[in-house]
Amino acid sequence: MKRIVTIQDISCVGKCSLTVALPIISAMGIETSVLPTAVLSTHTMFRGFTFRDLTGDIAPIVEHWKREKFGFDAIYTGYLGSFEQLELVSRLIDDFKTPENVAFIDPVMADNGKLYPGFTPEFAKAMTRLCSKADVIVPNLTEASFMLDVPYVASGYDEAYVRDILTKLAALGPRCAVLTGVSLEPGKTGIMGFDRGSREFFQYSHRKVNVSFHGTGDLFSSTAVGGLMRGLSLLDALTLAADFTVDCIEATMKNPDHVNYAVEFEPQIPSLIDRMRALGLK
Ligand code: PXL
Repeated sequence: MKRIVTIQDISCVGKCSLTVALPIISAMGIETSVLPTAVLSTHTMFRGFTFRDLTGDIAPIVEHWKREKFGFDAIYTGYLGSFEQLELVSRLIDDFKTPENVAFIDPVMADNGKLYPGFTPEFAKAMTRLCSKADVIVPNLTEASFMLDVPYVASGYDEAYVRDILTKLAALGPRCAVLTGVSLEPGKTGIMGFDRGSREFFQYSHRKVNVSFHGTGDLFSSTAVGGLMRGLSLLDALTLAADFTVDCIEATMKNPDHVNYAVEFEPQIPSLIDRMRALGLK
């Protein structure tokens, strides 16, 4: 059985980061080890959330894992809360990265042109150093703009623009750079990626749902890492992740009683398994 270690916060209510990664990756048939970086009462969309920083626990946990000689088939990072955590995770990658395993970095810090509460442009620059160690990075266009220090363009861009951003992201060092939320035609959105080794661009687009929910980026990334671990190509894993995320958003919208701070992904887990079966995975 493959084993992922995922490094991100645990937000007690709000369905994002670890409370998404654990059920999704486990449902995909992969062991999910966790390194919680902080405990929050909710994600940061709520006012007055509590925040217990677990930075001090990271190094001792990693030291124990090294003594036990654990290995991981993927190292998947999401929301990280401080410069020190970036540095500790960077060292964890140095300790656990092998030629065979996958470092998958979702530089969670911004969306819709704005940084999430508590993040700064300097943090975005520091995140580029972590991204340099990745096999795959999956920023959205806002995160990419902050990392590259270029103005955020919300719409009206063309494929050449996206290719330029991807080339610049790949120059930071990751093997593959993937941009999420790329919308090149009205009513559609999707991903576009660039493989630095083969110099090839790839893309997948699907219908656009005009709502945004917290946690959908984590659903997408968790499914993509899970798909990669199950042996899918990067594009197939990203396609599965995008389709499943749209399923979850659409199903949530169909429930008139849905809340606005989380998606109802749980009833869609069987559809994820069906999609995996259709791709030949058991
Ligand atoms: O979904 C990303 C995420 C993860 N963790 C926390 C967040 C967010 C998004 O806002 O607030 C704590």
